[in-house]
Amino acid sequence: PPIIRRADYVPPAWRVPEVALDFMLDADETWVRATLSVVRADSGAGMPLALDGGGQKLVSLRVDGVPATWRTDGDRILIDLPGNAHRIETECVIHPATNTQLMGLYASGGLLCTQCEAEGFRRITFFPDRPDILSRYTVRMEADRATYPVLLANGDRINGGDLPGGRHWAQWRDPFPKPSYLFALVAGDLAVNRDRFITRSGRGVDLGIWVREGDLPRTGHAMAALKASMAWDERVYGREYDLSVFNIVAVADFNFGAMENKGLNIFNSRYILADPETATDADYDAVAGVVAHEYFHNWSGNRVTCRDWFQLSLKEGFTVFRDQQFSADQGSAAVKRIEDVRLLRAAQFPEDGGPLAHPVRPDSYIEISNFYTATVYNKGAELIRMMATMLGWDRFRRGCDLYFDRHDGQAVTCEDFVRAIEEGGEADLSRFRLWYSQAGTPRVTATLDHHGTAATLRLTQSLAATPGQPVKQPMPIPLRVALFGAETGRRLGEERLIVLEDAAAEIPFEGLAERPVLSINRGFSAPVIVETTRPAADLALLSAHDDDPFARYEALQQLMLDTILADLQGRIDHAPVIAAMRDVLGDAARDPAFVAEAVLPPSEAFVGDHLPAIDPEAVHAARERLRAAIGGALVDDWRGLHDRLKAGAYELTPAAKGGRRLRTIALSYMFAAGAADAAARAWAQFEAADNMTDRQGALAALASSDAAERPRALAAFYDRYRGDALVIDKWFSTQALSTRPDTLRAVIALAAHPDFTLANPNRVRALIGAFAANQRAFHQADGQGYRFVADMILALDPINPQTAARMVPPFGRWRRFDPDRATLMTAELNRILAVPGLSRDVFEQVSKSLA
Ligand code: HT7
Ligand code: ZN
Repeated sequence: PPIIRRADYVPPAWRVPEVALDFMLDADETWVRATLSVVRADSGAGMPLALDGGGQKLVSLRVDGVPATWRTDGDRILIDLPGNAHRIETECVIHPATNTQLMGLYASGGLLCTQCEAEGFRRITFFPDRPDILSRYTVRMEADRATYPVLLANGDRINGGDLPGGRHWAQWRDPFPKPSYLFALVAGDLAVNRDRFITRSGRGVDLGIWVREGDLPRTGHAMAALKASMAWDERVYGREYDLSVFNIVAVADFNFGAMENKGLNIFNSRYILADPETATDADYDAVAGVVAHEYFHNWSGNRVTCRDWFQLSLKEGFTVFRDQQFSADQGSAAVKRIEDVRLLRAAQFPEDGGPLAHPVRPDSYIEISNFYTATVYNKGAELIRMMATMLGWDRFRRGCDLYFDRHDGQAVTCEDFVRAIEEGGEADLSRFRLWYSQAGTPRVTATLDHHGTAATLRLTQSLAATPGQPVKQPMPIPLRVALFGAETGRRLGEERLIVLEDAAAEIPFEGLAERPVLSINRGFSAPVIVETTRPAADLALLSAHDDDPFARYEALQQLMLDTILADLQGRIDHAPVIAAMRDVLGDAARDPAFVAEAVLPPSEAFVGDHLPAIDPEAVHAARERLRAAIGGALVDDWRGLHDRLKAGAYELTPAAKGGRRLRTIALSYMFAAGAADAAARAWAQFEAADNMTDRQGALAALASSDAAERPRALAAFYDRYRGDALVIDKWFSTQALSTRPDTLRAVIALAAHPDFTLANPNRVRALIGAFAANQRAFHQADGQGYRFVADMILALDPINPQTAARMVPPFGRWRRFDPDRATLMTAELNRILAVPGLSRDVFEQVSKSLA
């Protein structure tokens, strides 16, 4: 398949200022009539009009009302046009019911809905389907009234009515020019939660969250989050909503989390529906975070959009940063930062260190859907955060204002963004641009030499080669640094922001009254790996005394990591961790959410990332030994916490959420300690729970155990929630994440369960995605875990290639494992690659993983 390169970008030859679409909707066969007014661009002299297609049937084509001829070029059609402005009319037929890829117009449950980003619009009608073509859309839909009583599209409803034969129609108009990837329509039998928001300039906006009738009671949290997001964007970024309607629709079958279509966001129902009985606290946070993210796109993505898909992080990195700031403002900023960094390390660092590494602004792709990655999203957000840290909020905000004002209504590049921040924020970001072009996670070494009342901090930076980038240059790395007294634990002087510009630097400190202990990359000010050799006592001191909560968390994580790595080399000493943990638990009553984060040991995957060759069984065993030691030494504390944190009536306050999380962690430490009462406590928690957080927490603890209560709890959970897809997803994923040695066998059986289907991406992610993230089970030494996931990828590829391709990256880490596992993993990749007719999506991920 062809490789698309950023360097090959050429501006469009034709513009399409106006589009009129007319849909005769039906699940089996939908007719689409499109009228495009096209205007030749400056660069379009002698060029044909090129319209992308997606395999649909073209029934007729007229130019200025006259039947016309066209040429084909793969899936595109080319039309030679004599003048500079023409009216193009096409008529196509598409089949939503058999659209299992869930791109373009497809059926989900009884609904018809669209997903156009990145290149789905071309599967609906022939169009120059690229984000730098901005058009005003008018959309008419006609459908059977009983089956599709609700007809929604972007913008405002301007007309509609009944028709003979039980049919009806509606017409919508979006006044804002937009790229085709933001087009949307929904038709179906939906109920609505309506509300209203008054913008700061006094305009009223009608809000609607559309769901299946029975789901209406579960939409309150999403609505509250939407209104909070609208107010937040006005207050923090000065951005106001621009239409008089904002609709959200929840659908059960969706490839991603949600989609920011102008004025008509479409959501995976798991990011809309929440009530205490069926959604965990983490689900509640995810709903608010995704609602905010999609809403914020209205400015960072819709009003100012991307010139081409290489610029994806322009909208995604910035919008993730904005949703992270929003969520931090809603609850504990420290806990939010810890969660964000945990995700970055779990999903993005491995990407940066493997064969699929790519820059935040990629240089080439085969299939753009493969580039909706943690690098583009989460590392992209870290780049924005670093700019904000270096400039300070006020200057950064002036840069954002300039960006929005200068580029409103345009399709632009990451370079345009950086230039606006530079000019508006009065900064020089020349070398910072390297962060957009260089892949890989920088390593920073830091050593602090103490001499008398002075000290010298020596820093170096390096960046390993990544595919296509053998040699790298140093980049500006903003490091928040502070020193603490080794005896008193007091901060010595002010925190400093050190920007490491070169390969190495020496930074002097003076006036130190006692031996200093280094606290570096506080708040995770840069997305780098910091290598220091701080003794356990210094880490314990920071864990107890650092005044930056992230650094406190990080110190204990480092101590636990060092302890596990030493164990893997035959040196077992759990005592310093246990002592530090005892200190941290002293804060449990004051800040249970922070303590819950702090006491969790680093994941098996994260430990593996610090080894030259990973043996997942050994990592699992060493981590379990640490958990058992912490569990056993502090068993009375865990038991006490499990008793004390038993909540009264359910509340969704930060304190109640933190308490629930810490309570279930206490339970899991009791299991790790082999406490005789752990299983009975878990069963009691499971049975008495008045919310999903407590119930699933207990279920997860039991699922990894041999307790007699385990099968009872799994059966009771299934019976209670049978028919509720989002909760049954949890039932699948909880079992797929079990650390029991028989997990693979259980997962193979679950894949044959009547409730398992490859047609629903949430279900696939719940079982197969969760299993592939289970280090011990997926990497089972006989290779059967690899075989199972590879079989699933092959079965899914013809149905939904995007979702299939998302299951390939765990195989790409084969170089990190022992030679036997590496051979087994590459054998599966080769087996997949040998299958004829592979999608571009899977082909790209598999072939790059082998390279
Ligand atoms: N901008 C949205 C991306 C998206 C997507 C991409 C590929 C395939 C299907 C998709 N659905 C949504 C989501 C977002 O970042 O807000
Ligand atoms: Zn987004």
